[in-house]
Parts: sequence; C-alpha cells; structure tokens
Amino acid sequence: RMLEVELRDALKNKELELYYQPLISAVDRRPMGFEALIRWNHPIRGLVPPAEFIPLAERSSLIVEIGDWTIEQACRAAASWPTGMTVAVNMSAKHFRLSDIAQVVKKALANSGLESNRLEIEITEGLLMENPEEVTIKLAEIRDLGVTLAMDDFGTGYSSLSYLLKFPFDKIKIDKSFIDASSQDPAARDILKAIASLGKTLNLRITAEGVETAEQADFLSTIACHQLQGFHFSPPLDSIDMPRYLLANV
Ligand code: G
Ligand code: G
Ligand code: MN
Ligand code: NA
Repeated sequence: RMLEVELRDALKNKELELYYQPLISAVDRRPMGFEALIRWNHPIRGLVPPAEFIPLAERSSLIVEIGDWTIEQACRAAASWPTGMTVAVNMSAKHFRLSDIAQVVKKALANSGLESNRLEIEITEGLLMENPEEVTIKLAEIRDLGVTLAMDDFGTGYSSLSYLLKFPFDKIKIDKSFIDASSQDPAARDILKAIASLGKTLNLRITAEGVETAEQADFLSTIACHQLQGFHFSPPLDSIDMPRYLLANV
C-alpha cells in the first residue's frame, strides 16, 4: 500500500531510471543494441526491482504514465547512441490495452528523432491472451511504423507456438531457463537447436537471454542464434556505466 502511494511520486521525483543491457551479435560478438530495464531508486529502500513495482503500477492507470515515460526516455537515449544501435523496450500488457499504443510509439519516435527500425517492443504472452482481434490490430499498427516486435520469455507460456502463428513477430527472445538448463541437460540443447531452426524457417530473428558462460555463448553461436544477452557479456548498465561501455565497445 505504502509503496503504491510512493510510486505515484516516483516519476515526478525522478526516482525511476532505465538501465541498458547489451544485445551482442552471436557472429562477431559486438553490441548491436540494448534492452531498457527499469529500476526504481527508492530514497529509503534503495533499488527496487521492476518485478516488485510494475505489478503495483498495473493496478491503476499509473502504468500508462510509467510506460509512456519509458518509451519516450528509451527513444531519446538511443538517439544519442552511435548510429545503428537499437533499443528494446518491455511493454506491459495493461499499458498496451489502456492506451493508443501506436500513437505513443509514433510520438516518442518523432520527439526523439530515432529511426523506427532502431526501436524494438518486447511483448510477453500475457499480453496476447485476451481480445486477440484488438491486440492484432494494435500490433500491426506498431509494426507498420517500422518498429520490430519481439516475443519475450519465449517457451515459458502455454501457447508460444500458436502465438507465432497468429501475431506478426519479427523476433523471439528465448527464455533464460532454457539457456540455464543447456549447461547440464542435452534435451535443453536439443530444444534450443529446434527453436533456432524454427526461427530460420519462419524468418524470425533469435535472441538468447541469460547467457552466463562462454560455453553457453559458443553453443548458441554454433546453432545460429542471432543475438546473445546476459551477465557473461554485461549486466544492465546505469547512466554512469553506459557511456563508458559505449566508449569501450562500440
Ligand atoms: O531487470 P529485471 O531482470 O529485474 O526485470 C524483471 C522483469 O521486469 C522482466 O520480466 C522485465 O521484462 C520487466 N521489466 C523490466 N523493465 C521493464 C519496463 O520498463 N517495463 C515493463 N513493463 N517491464 C519491465
Ligand atoms: O524482460 P525480461 O524478463 O527478459 O528481463 C530480463 C531480466 O533478466 C532482467 O531482469 C535482467 O536483469 C535479467 N538478466 C539479464 N541477464 C541475466 C543473466 O545472465 N542471468 C540472470 N539470471 N538474469 C539476467
Ligand atoms: Mn525483456
Ligand atoms: Na525475457
């Protein structure tokens, strides 16, 4: 309750911050872009993770304000990065439903001057479950702007495959549980191989999340994943470390 009240002022007090985690080319191991990951710098509690406050924001229309701010902020940041670097933004299902989301995206692109093909929107299955007609129209509107649509946490939901059939995704992000398991379990490696092959057939780009070891990275490169993301390469970076990373790696 307390936290929910404080969250209302967090935006105004500039306590929200976007961290950026590199998305690494599986081919040449250089950064291609970054995923924006929101954090709340609470004056007393310290860094509050999104898993704790996004659900609170989703209980009210606060998620719309936070979501609008996030897209705007991420586009402005990316416009200042070296040419070609992309930015991926996580989209709350509630925000998507409550707002004219294509309009929000269009405005953020215009305000920042970011080319639309440098923005990616990450969507989880939760968003796709209800009202598929409305969701399809909204996703198509975003994609028509030239923005990339990525399915996040792929493989964890009830019907990941049927969603690929119904909705116009460009990219899938394989959930980190598969990458974790691949270190021990040959069946997990077979599943990863099959997903990579599916991606090739369906013309979807593939990102592997939660890559923590060189062995995982090498395996994922071998099976032709496109992008790798995880602590093996870099944690999400704050506003101090991000410019340093860009200088050193881009
Ligand atoms: O960064 P971290 O691993 O703590 O993120 C945990 C979860 O919070 C992830 O599922 C991620 O998708 C979600 N998340 C991170 N940043 C944002 C954001 O800006 N908006 C929304 N809606 N979710 C986010
Ligand atoms: O949006 P999504 O649920 O994919 O959010 C990714 C989450 O995974 C973020 O909270 C990020 O901090 C976290 N993360 C990023 N890289 C790694 C990693 O290598 N290992 C683990 N365990 N978590 C990671
Ligand atoms: Mn994500
Ligand atoms: Na994910």
